Amino acid sequence: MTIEIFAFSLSPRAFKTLVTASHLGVDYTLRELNPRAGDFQKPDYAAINPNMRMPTLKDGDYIVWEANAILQYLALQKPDSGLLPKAERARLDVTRWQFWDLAHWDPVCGVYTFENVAKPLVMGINDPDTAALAEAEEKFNRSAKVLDDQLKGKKFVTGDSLTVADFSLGCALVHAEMAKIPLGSYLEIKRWLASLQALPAWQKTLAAQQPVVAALQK
Ligand SMILES: N[C@@H](CCC(=O)N[C@@H](CS)C(=O)NCC(=O)O)C(=O)O
Repeated sequence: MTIEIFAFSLSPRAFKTLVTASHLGVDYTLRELNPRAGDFQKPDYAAINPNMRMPTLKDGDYIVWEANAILQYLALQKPDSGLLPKAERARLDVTRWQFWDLAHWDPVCGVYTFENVAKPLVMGINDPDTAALAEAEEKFNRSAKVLDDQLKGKKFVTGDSLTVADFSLGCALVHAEMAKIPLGSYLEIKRWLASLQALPAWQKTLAAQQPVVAALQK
């Protein structure tokens, strides 16, 4: 049985699961959810994810929600990939950055993506909340400095090997330009993001989003 991923593929949280599966070569079936059709609230979806949020992974009768946990589950399917190191401390370091993502990076990048991408594209609202964006700025700069400093002298977040921490953190920036995420002076983040964007899995997953974007723009 193939793994099913329930997701609105345009979302950065969906993107991180899809790009990781693609990079690992894990077979999956995408079950595309449409937020405009209220798919998150439908009873059959709420039965597998009581949060009524996405993404959700279903592997037979095993269900995982929370995107960063899904990334770990996917990496466990290919234990020799290195995306989730086997050594305890190295693995904890990767998990730590995934926790940091959930606590700090994803929420603040999410403000820009919500205001400048989701609102106009999904909700048809062309009027970003300037107060929310102004409030995000201080939090963004505080976190971006931490990440930028961490990346100095390393190819990836935890060292010179790509891990799920890179996909967790990097995918929050998948729409960086459209979302107007102020990456300006964070040169290490820009260099690292370019290396993720160059991955064939990133390009493939981005291309697969285009029909979803086109449908929203109709
Ligand atoms: N921490 C969760 C966040 C999930 C989440 O908030 N997903 C959003 C979309 S990006 C959602 O499903 N929102 C629907 C809603 O709030 O009704 C994760 O990373 O999986």
